[in-house]
Amino acid sequence: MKKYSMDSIRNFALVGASGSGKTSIAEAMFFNAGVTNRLGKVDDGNTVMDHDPDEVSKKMSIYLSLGNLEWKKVKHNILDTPGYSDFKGDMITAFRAVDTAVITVSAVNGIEVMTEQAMKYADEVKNSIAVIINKIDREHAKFNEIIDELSNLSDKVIVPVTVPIGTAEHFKGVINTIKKKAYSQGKEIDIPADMADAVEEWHEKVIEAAAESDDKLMEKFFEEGALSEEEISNGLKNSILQDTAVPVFVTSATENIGIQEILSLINDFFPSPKDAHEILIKKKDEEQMLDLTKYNKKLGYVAKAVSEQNFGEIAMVRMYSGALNTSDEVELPEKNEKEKIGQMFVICGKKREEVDQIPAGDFGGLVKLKNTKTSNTITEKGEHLIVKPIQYPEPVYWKAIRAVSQSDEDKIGPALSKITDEDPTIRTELNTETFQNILSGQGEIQIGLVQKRLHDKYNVEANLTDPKIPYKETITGNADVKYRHKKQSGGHGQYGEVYIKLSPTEIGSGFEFVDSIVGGVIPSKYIPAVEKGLVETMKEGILAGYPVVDIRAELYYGSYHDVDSSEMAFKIAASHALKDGFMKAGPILLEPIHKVQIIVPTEYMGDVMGDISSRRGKILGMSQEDNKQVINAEIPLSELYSYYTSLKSLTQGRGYFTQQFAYYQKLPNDQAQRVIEASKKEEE
Ligand SMILES: Nc1nc2c(ncn2[C@@H]2O[C@H](COP(=O)(O)OP(=O)(O)O)[C@@H](O)[C@H]2O)c(=O)[nH]1
Ligand SMILES: [Mg+2]
Repeated sequence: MKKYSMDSIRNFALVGASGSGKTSIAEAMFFNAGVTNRLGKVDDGNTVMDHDPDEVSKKMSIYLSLGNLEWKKVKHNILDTPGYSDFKGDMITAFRAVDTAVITVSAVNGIEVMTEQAMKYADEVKNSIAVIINKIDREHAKFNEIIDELSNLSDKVIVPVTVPIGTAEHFKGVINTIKKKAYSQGKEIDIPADMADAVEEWHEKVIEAAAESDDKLMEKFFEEGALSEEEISNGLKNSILQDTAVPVFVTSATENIGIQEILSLINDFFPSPKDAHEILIKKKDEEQMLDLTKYNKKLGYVAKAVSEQNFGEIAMVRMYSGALNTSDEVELPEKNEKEKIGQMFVICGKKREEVDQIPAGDFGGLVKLKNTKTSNTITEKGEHLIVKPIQYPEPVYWKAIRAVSQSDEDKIGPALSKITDEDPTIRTELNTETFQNILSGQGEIQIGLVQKRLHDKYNVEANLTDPKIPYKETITGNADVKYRHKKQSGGHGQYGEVYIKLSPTEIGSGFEFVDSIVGGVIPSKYIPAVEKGLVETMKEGILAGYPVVDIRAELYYGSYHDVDSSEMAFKIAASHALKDGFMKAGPILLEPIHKVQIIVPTEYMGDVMGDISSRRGKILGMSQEDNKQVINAEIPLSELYSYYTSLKSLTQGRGYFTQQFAYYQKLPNDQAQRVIEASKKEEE
């Protein structure tokens, strides 16, 4: 297998809205580079990148996939990502593995939610950015409008490097605005006469962007009004590397137009791993830039660790620094675990070829690793650093998950943990209050696929239901109660008497026990038993089986018996006193309220606001950003479980939200009544 030096490698990820053509663009790139001898189609299920059986059947990308090609002696490592928001996790991880994010935009749809999110994440991990406007051959395709939209969206200089000759059925080829030359399927053609002025304008734009990176170039440009092709090239390359410019290309992936030009321009303008030598890392809880030219240790990042039908278990790794060799011993600093490297492969779609090394800057696949999971950093011993740290989004969709049969119950845990290891946005958690296993993630399709994979791959039948709400119980008033536990049964009896004052405390303060016994009316050795009796009863709940919180209990009087008193007797007395007093002190249920940020195109505002108020939501504030509204609100968790689906359908998939727990608040009486009745029924 051929080895490439760092400056003859380009690493990029195709990211952006679902259906904008990422997989088709990758496919056309492979075809032009001779990796394949025919142009596969997503709809025919025969592309290099959509090779998973789920992807073939759904005709869309679900998992990140890795491929590579050689174009004019330069190796391109291409990461194709799913564009559906449910699979955002794979997009984020891909960003962290590459030097350049190539954001694809459909010429018909223009800027979409995922386009914006991709921009944001690329900025966060400090990637260089390029844009491909694809589907220029489609009816209603736009170009100039999208350039304007992009300029509004980003504070970087948007530089059309290839522009279309005609759109829709008139799309004939592309013009390279640096060279001022036109091409159709690799052959040079004449620039149409009516485009000559526009080409001059584009060319001027490229020069400006190129000069942006360098004061000397800027000066020369102002003085002489022109720059040589080499100066433009170097300048533009620098501007892209420094993230001040975003080159834009146009294509029709399915017609194979504009693809060869991009492949060459990637060689010319995309940073190689050698150029992109500064990466964002996190070391000792601090984010900083690491200069890889001064770092000679092994440093890798796992873009995806999967167990796949086609592969078995494999971890796709980008080496940022150092070369990885068979039998190397490395560390996973996130988890303080070690790993011994075994067999290694070069991966292209579902094909793989064994190699004995993954060189610095390059990608490869590692098999049979025990501890290595998606998004892990790989380092040498004692190097505690994390590559391009980024926060994965909080869940927006939740289900309680349970094995259908007893025999599957033992299998579901390990199977789920394998699935969650592959995608950091899928989480499982045992809710210790409702005793349900909660599976959460970025959407209905993602969570549905977890259920399908449990079945297909791990032979586990699982049920998904709406999770129970972790309500809590508390009181609103005071009570003063006494309880005497007295029993005479056979030998020696049981005796304990307590006087307790109950009062509410601030929300979130928990439980406060006050011992104000004087004169030994209850011997001090029994007092911990009283507290224990209270705490145990609080855990079980009194009103509807939910834990009691935020109360103060003051033990101020009581009595005991020399022979019959015991810890058990006082525990029982305390428990009865609490149950009694709790019901007299204005008991209520508390429900969790979550803070929610909702982003919707302005046209859907009315519907979305109506929906929030029907969910007992409270609007905290609103702000306008371009043609979108950002709504900050608080919504009860019970109303959030179905919010993802509702918001998607209200906004035709264009609205999205993020959420996080905020606080507990009184559940309205009518709702509380329903919860209490439901719990009584369950008990019966
Ligand atoms: N007409 C036309 N169709 C395209 C083009 N690129 C992709 N498509 C079609 O658009 C659909 C989505 O493409 P796909 O590559 O799966 O998009 P992805 O979700 O971004 O990977 C498929 O039916 C493709 O055949 C293009 O340039 N022109
Ligand atoms: Mg795709």
